[in-house]
Amino acid sequence: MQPGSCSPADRRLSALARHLQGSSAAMDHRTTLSASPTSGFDAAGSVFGHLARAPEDPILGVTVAYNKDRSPVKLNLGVGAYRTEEGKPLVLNVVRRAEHTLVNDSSRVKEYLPIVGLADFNKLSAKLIFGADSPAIQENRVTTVQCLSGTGSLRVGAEFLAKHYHQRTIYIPMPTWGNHPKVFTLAGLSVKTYHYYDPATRGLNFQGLLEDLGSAPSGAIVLLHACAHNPTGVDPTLGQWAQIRQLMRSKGLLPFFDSAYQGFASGNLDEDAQSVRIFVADGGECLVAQSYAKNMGLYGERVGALSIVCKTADVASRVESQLKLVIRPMYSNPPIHGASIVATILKDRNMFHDWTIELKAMADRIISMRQQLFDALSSRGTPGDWSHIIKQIGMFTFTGLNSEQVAFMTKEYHIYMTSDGRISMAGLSSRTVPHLADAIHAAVTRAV
Ligand code: PLA
Repeated sequence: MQPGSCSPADRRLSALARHLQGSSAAMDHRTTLSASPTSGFDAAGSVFGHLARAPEDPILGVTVAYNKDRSPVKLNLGVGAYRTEEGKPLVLNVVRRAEHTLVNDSSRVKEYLPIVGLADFNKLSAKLIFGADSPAIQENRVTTVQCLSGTGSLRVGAEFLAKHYHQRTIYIPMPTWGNHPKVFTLAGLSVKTYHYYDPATRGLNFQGLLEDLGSAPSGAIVLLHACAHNPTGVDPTLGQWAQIRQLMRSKGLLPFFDSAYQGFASGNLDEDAQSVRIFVADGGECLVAQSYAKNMGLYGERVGALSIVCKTADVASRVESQLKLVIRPMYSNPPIHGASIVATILKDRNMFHDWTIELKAMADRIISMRQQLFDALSSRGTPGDWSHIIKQIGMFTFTGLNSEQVAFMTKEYHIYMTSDGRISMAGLSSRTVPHLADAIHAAVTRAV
């Protein structure tokens, strides 16, 4: 399908755009109404009485439903949050040590950070994603600003592009993380999709991807998952990345990487950054949103970074000056604690080493959950080919279960997951694998 034509996904995106725009149109209407002394109030006298109840978020709402369930066997495989074999959230040892260092340092204060955040954190974050020997860093062609985790970095980047880039269209993979279209639409970009996943092979639709990007208008922005694609767990190979790069550069498409899982795909930080580094190595421009939520387990600290790689140091410094104008009226400046933890770990050789060991252990546990779930389904003789469970990469398995089967598993087995059939492998443990396998087996053999 040509990107210009109207696929069901594009129609859904247009509806989303209309819905989001409708909110501000409705707001204007209400402003007019409030000029009249009585209109705009409901029977109880509330000026908000007209509001419809909004649905829960498709991912975070799964946790809300899970929390209400009183069953002792309930299992939350919705949100991508790492759990230990005991099913508990994990604070990395190296994070505890860094926090100790910070707390015991009485010279540390709680002043505002600069608008762009903690300088050390920004430098070290760029090094982490682009590599210590990156020419772009050495030539000062990169500007990095600390933002509110991955989401905040995407939003700041999108607002910047909507304001200053000549093309307002962003192509996102189909499917993608559910928040992407909302973040980009609300920032003022126009969202279109490109083929990515092939349900028949449960792998990459590489031909469809090349065709769609090949017919995208010159200069369009393209959102790429740096590794561990969410929700599909399907990544291009390095050879495919090289082809994507060549095509995108030849058409002047602007890459915007979302790197939310560096280290979580292969267990190796450098390997998981290869896609980004392939693009940066050609001297061209790109944006990268980084998150430390998953790879350092700093979910609630909201720590991440937006980097913009430019052609020259002069452009990079002007870009940074404009990023400050985007950030200042949005949240003024970012929080200090999470960034200080990250900077402490990244700048200390021993702590950095210990982090890589703990990160690898998380990645390995997820990989072993894949094998255990695959084995459990095989031993039950569950109909269908489940080899994608061991082939897919990163935190999630895109099972292929439909929304009725998911609803059945939630109702009968108290297993919570997103309705698209995505399960967070990081939420599983050896103890809960049999329960999940029983539920999947029952869903595919009994549910309609
Ligand atoms: N980008 C992608 C591809 C993600 O999957 C997520 C998180 C983010 C960005 C944002 O993460 P951050 O703002 O916390 O750094 N996706 C989660 C959580 C893990 C969520 O939906 O917020 C998910 O379950 O899909």
